[in-house]
Amino acid sequence: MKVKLSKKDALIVVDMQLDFMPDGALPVPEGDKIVPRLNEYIKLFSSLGLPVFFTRDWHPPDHISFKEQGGIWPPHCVQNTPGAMFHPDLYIPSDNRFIISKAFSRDFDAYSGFQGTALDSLLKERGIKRVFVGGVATDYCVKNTVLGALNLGYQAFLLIDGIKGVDVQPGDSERAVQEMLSEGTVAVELSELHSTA
Ligand code: VGL
Ligand code: ZN
Repeated sequence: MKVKLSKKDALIVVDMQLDFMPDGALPVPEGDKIVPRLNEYIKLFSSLGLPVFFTRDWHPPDHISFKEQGGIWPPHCVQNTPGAMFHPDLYIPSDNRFIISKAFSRDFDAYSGFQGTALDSLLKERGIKRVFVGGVATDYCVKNTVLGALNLGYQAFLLIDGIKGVDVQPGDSERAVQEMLSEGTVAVELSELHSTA
């Protein structure tokens, strides 16, 4: 399927932070492998003047999602620590890009980039109707961001060549993709996106 990009489109790159990379605190296997492809998406959207949103997990040191506090995860993406930084090779355009921090309060966790953030209003202010979502982890924050976008009335496209999952249980990522598709998201790859008729 060919998808023609227009000024109502935006790119959302989810949580491409060092703690989610293979050497990080909460590793997503091969999470680093999608950086070059995501950079191609970022450059495409940016070159067309379309906004690029980078979400990041941004937890306080005593966040409720951490095992010490009764949560299920090892400490990860603690605010202002090296593990919370974006992968150094991730291309961050110098303008028309937005960093969306989420789950930054001790008692509140958020897998969706829309939960407790300004993402929806930033998109709406810009007249965005369709979002293209890639990043990590397929089975957590990518899935919840895509489902959040659908719930808020956006059309959502899943960048099938620009996602990786954690697979706490084998098959979690595949099931997450199926769930996103059954809810109405459309899977696309880079070669299907174009800017002219
Ligand atoms: C995520 C687990 C915990 C994610 C964030 O970015 O998918 N996963 N916190
Ligand atoms: Zn987290």
